[in-house]
Amino acid sequence: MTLMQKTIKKENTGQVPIWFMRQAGRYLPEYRKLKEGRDFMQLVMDPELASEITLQPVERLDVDAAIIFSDIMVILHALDLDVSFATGAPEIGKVVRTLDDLNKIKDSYTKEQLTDKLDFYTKAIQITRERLDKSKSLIGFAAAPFTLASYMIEGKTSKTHARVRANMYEENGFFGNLMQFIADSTIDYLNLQIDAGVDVVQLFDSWGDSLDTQSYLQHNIPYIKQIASAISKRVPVIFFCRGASIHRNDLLDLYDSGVSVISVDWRMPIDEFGDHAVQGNLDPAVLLTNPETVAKKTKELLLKRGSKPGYIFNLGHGIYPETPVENVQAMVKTVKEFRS
Ligand code: 1CP
Repeated sequence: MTLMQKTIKKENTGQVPIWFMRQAGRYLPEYRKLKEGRDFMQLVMDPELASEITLQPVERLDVDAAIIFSDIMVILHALDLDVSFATGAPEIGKVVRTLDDLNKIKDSYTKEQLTDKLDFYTKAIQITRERLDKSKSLIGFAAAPFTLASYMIEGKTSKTHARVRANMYEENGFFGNLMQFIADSTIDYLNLQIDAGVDVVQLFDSWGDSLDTQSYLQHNIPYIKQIASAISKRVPVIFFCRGASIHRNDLLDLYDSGVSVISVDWRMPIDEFGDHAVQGNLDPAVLLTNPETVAKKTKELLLKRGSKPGYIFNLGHGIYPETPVENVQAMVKTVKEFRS
């Protein structure tokens, strides 16, 4: 078992594992060098390059897990929805706004075709698993249903998520059908990642904070539970919610439905999840300061939660691209020196 897997099972290892969201990316000079002159999807679709980028933070920082270099949008690419990153941010050419739009996708969907289209992903995972130390986890991932629905309906990263919420309120059969299709295809998408070699899975509900608690419970939680129950039969599931503070009660309920770890954003105290396994939640802005401040804030968080079993150190959201590497090194060093 890896250190992450032992920690998720709340075994007493004496160590706090660390990895962090967006650990492969633009803050690393070796990533910027590989990215130069290349489109994001070009990197993702080249198994050798994707694997090399996945391993960059492990090699430089000795973090305890690698997260496969890909994107939550890759499933939409496999569904032929014309995903591009021409401006850096995702754009979906074929938006899905009616039952008709959805039925076209559903009619041509098969698990076999998804698997075929994602051959590059499977290969990247297989190569990476071979190269990664056995003590380290390889994390696969997908978007949580509401977050993916937002991209499918809005067509880009929306500031308000107004159109997806409007669709949800209409209750004309479209939104529920879309969420069910997302849950079913996400289970296939995660299973093929597990078949290829990931040993932990994380779901990202990056836009969960745009929903009120009642809508979250009614329109998102049931589909999250379907995914978590199916996937947790094979590997542990971590659930990240930007908006953990708003949805805390519903998230607590997920622990009984296949979620092993809640990844908490930086806006609420991490110890408010009792004895449950948790991940997080250093504010990524702390990493824009200096090594001394980073060490101090990291230590504070470790003292708050690090001595109890079931704690994975992480940021409260993805690292900012302008983060100095020496600050990241100070964070990792502080965590590695801590004995729980
Ligand atoms: O090189 C570049 O400039 C492209 C930037 C980039 C990167 C490095 C994008 C475009 N995606 C990624 C990789 C990525 N995305 C990973 C793997 C790398 C790692 O974590 O080390 C993961 C796990 C994601 C997940 C992801 N993509 C999320 C969920 C996490 C989160 O940040 O909330 C979301 C919302 C996306 C969409 C996305 N992809 C890329 C951008 C710029 C965005 C929009 C995000 C935003 O606007 O905040």
